[in-house]
Amino acid sequence: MLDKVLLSFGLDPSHHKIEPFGSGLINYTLKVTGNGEDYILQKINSSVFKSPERIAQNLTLLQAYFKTTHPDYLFVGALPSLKNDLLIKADDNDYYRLFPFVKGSKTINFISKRKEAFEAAIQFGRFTRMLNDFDAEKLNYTLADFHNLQLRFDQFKQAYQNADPELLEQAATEIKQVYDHYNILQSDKQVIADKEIPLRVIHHDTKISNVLFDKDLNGICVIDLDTVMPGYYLSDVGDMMRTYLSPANEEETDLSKIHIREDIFADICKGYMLEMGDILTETEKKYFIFSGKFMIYMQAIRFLTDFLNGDIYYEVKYTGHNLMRAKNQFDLLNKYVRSEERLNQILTQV
Ligand code: GN1
Ligand code: MG
Repeated sequence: MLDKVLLSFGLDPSHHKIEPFGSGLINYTLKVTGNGEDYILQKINSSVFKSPERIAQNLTLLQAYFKTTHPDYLFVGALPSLKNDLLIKADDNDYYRLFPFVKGSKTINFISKRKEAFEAAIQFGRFTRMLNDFDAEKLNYTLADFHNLQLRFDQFKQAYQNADPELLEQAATEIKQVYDHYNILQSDKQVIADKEIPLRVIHHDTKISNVLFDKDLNGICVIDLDTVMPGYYLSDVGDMMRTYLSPANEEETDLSKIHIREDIFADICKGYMLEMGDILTETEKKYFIFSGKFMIYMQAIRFLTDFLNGDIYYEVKYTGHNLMRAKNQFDLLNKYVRSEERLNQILTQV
């Protein structure tokens, strides 16, 4: 079946090797290696992205905008098939698309050097800056209410009501944590009610593997544009806090390895502000550190909800995987909250 998909893009399957690639939890990503160009082939998870054509429409709009306003920016959009379609519906009824594999680029899965965090923050800030004059509301919402914390909380409560009592018992500590940090939800509602927090074009998935680097670790561009849609800058900065600050990521089971790297925090601030410092409103800036609490809390709730629902959303590799991820994220959240005063000091110095 994948052969047929390759053929529809004009690629000869007998001259290309296909192997799984990357660490995404939602879409299924493959690398296609040939004797000349290489590609990324991706199957869209249709139970998550129910209207993949909304993604394709967004990418087409953005590509055209970049072409006229920032022709030098490397915009990694999907390649057209022989019939000029950006999405191919395969025999399994799933949608596939093909991207170029950018020559000389590399991705990394965790941050080991300060420069990586700095360059990534520049790239995500630059993306939103370059689209500052683009009317964000022209874009489709590819996932409705994706970063709506109230909704995530409601979904958690629903899962709680329907959950197997045994799962509730196993997750008792984490369930309590949801309520211990309820003030984050209250602050978020206040932020959004505040008209000075504008909708912008936001990436919504700023993990480090979504940045392409050159061999000298300079950022080239951002990738994985499925969740590019109108949103608040808190999502992008917050997800960098969530995924860059700790040397151990959300998969870590030894929680003693989780800690907040203050130097990386400074790099995120410097890099993002270099691009967005003149654009963000004073109100937005006040919530810079809050963004981390918002995103870590939301991700903890999402993992916990999926555990209570019996693992229907995130790919899991072992029993209790989502609960472990929720424990990890609550541990990160508690450490982040404890560092807040120190982070504020650093923020005023950069
Ligand atoms: C999912 O599949 P991936 O890794 O790109 C999720 C993000 C979460 C992340 C947690 C569409 O992203 O929101 O932060 O897992 N994407 C979707 O690892 O739900
Ligand atoms: Mg993604």
